Amino acid sequence: MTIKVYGTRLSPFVEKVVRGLQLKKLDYQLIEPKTPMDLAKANPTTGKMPVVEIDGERIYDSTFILRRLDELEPNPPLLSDDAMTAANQRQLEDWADEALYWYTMAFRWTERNGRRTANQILASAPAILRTLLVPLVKRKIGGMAKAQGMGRLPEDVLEREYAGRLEDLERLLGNRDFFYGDRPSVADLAVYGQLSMGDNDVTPETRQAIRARPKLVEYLKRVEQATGG
Ligand SMILES: N[C@@H](CCC(=O)N[C@@H](CS)C(=O)NCC(=O)O)C(=O)O
Repeated sequence: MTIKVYGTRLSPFVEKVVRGLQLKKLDYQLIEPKTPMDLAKANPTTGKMPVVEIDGERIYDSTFILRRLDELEPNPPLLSDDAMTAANQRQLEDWADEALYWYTMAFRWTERNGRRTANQILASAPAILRTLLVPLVKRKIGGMAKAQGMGRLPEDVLEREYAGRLEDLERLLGNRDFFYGDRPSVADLAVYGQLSMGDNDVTPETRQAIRARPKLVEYLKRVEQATGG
């Protein structure tokens, strides 16, 4: 199989897919967009990353990509054989992608963190373009957290709620190595992607919240080990 992944591992969704590929020991080539325009060209359907090309077939959205990978390379499987456990894993994947993501996005685009975030996103853009693109990216991507709603919460409320969700994750994990099972699934790949975005010095608030939870830190190391380090 020839696999190309368009995106940067700064994106939790790209990280999720890359770790899924590594778990399945599939070789891939990572192609990083330099500007938002490159991304729109690579994925005209949704304009988001990741998008992958597998032997010429283009697939967008991390969830659909992992599902297709599981069809093409069933080993190891990304869902439990037990239907109820698999349902829980899919649901946690969806929650991580569609809810947990926005907590970190809200922190990334606060007054304090917004400029750092924009510079991080544009780090590989040519220097003259970068100056022009910073306000654009702040408005376009930063505006999404406001539109979604999480970006309107006061920071202390956001911090309290984020800590609460991390605590919930520890509870859901219980004494198992991975969510709802003893091998990694789509749930672990999705949660790992989101927490790795949170464990970044662009957002000291989320980094501290994660690092204050040794059980979660151990869990993240476990996912890393299982997915190629
Ligand atoms: N549901 C999508 C979400 C992908 C997504 O939101 N990607 C972001 C990066 S973290 C993106 O490409 N944003 C650029 C944009 O919206 O213009 C997935 O799971 O792949």
